[in-house]
Amino acid sequence: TYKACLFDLDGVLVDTAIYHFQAWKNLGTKFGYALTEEQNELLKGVSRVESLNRILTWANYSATEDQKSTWLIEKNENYLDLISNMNPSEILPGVLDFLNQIKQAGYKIALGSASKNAEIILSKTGLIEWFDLIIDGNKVTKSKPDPEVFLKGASGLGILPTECIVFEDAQAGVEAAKAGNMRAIGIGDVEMLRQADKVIPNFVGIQASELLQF
Ligand code: G16
Ligand code: MG
Repeated sequence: TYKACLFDLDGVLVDTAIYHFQAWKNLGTKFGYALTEEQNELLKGVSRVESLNRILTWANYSATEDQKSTWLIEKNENYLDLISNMNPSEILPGVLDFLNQIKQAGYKIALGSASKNAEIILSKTGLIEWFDLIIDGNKVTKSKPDPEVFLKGASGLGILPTECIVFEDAQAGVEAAKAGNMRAIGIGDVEMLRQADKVIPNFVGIQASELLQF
């Protein structure tokens, strides 16, 4: 039987991808590159460093290590500025109702995000009060699809991986959950999330008792 729900952040609880996109586009002007929306899709769930590496590859730009570390700082400063006004209205539809249902049912709730800014976002949106444990980009050394972020979630809650259900919008995140021996529920398009045990478009109207079979 399942005891905990582990949530990804961007694309599951909130849509911070729009802010990451804006900040990466702004950074791109430094090396004359215009990031597209399709490319931004490929950066979802990917760490900050890895995102920059991918963008530089697409731009065919060979940056020095100094440039890269300066740009990572600049991108994040710009991103922090862009998310500074985030508020509870940016919680994705159906999320609060779903959290309420699982809390009532006695499930533990944890975060498993690649973002180093997860706590700020959870605070600004008020989501933080729902969480028993937060595992974010500051607490892991390996990126999804490595299961580290979710395995740390399970061990931090003191339960087995097989007692966890992961909610993820990114392919790499679903892979991470499966690699960690957890149940994976994909949020989004079933064609994109083939490895998930089940896929839902979003949380609107979702009955937790049906979805999680309790
Ligand atoms: C999120 C986003 C990624 C972002 C990553 C790192 O992942 O989807 O686009 O690059 O966090 O964010 P930061 O620069 O804030 O450390 P997740 O795992 O929450 O979907
Ligand atoms: Mg995500």
